[in-house]
Amino acid sequence: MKTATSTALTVAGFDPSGGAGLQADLKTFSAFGVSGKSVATSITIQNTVGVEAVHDISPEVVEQQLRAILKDGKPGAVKTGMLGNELIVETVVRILRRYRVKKIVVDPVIYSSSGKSLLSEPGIQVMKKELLPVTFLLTPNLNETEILSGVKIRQPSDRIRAARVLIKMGVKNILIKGGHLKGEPQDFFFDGKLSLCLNADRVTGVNVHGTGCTLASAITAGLAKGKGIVAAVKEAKEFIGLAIMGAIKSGKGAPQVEPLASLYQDSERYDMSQRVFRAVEVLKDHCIGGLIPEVQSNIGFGLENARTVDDVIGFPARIVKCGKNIVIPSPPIFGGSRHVADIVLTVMQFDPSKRAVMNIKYNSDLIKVCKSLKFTLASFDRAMEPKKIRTLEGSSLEWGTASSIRKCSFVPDIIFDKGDMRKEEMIRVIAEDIESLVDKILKIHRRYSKILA
Ligand code: PXL
Repeated sequence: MKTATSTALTVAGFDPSGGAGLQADLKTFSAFGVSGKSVATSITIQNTVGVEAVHDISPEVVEQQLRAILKDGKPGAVKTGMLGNELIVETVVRILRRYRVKKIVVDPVIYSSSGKSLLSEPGIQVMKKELLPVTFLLTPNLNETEILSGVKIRQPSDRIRAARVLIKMGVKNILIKGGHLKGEPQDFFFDGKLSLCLNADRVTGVNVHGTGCTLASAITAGLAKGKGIVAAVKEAKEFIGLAIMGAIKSGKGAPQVEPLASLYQDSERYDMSQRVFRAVEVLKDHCIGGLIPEVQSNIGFGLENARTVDDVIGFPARIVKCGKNIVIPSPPIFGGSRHVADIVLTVMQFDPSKRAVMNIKYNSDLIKVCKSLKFTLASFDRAMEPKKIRTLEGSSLEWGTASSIRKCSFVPDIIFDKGDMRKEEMIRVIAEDIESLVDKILKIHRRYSKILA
């Protein structure tokens, strides 16, 4: 048995599709290692397409749930989401006050992403009058900011005016979310003195369900663990990026944010390193030393959503020729092969299903072997590389890979080049995953050995 080191409570709506509300909040708490409690305010009838109806729970039942949880122990922090109507807002404020809860994160949910009202008009008024004065952090989107502050947000500079109004209404800290702005999303933080603009890359072009709930609960989890407000916000923003990138489409409508994406990714990384280990054992057994070039070989295998070199596993000390054999001086790690990783990342931009690459020696016999195996081939000429790109360390292989793929309009099995001054000629074998890469390498090896024999 373990005793929880930190606990958090979410007071929010129930979303049967699991993408938002209580379920998203609980998953998020778990992802942070925070023990989660939940109080339901409303049963929404919805699927991934949209909200069909809402049935608010009676304020008495909300009160009973809250009291049962709070008399059992005070959570490290509380998050409120969909509250439904003025009676529930009033009840929640009264009980949180009675139990002297201070770390209250309020996600002022007013409309669903599909446009359904999730808080009554009088509920908005009670939220302004009673909930905002006990709010430690308010996390409105632009529309909610306008409704609660009465300030129209036409340009970024309007946000500080709105934030000042909300601070006057009693909110201690505010994070205005900019996700619905065109261009790069920028969130705006204000604590009454300090203001911060927090940038993030737009991760996807599509609308992902549940991001507001997940961001607010991620901040709540950080606060429950004793983090400062700015640290909790920054960490939550990183977290939401991964959760959006790992979004899952499970129905006919919008994809849903996946708060457990970071845990799934950890297990994907572990699984991939096991597979790469096994793969090189196979290559070792087949004595493929004859395929290794002067600069040695490397393998790159990217995560499903690989974006940076650190998302690609490879061998930091390469795969080294030792006569007919190969040796692996050090085990594979993520971020372990910059050059091959550049090729993997470029290939994945054209075809995300092709995630594995190995470079091998170039000679005309090996090209013949690849052709006889009916592999598709494309090549680039280093002499054609624009000067500007050549001076940028690391971008040559991206250019070579991309220009080869553009020439044949699909990702081929083989991309080769005949080298240049101080650049060894090279063949890169491309495959969907590490197992099919090994398959291709062994086919080449067998046929090449026959030619040499
Ligand atoms: O994303 C706002 C939101 C919050 N809580 C619940 C919801 C929604 C949106 O649909 O259903 C329960």
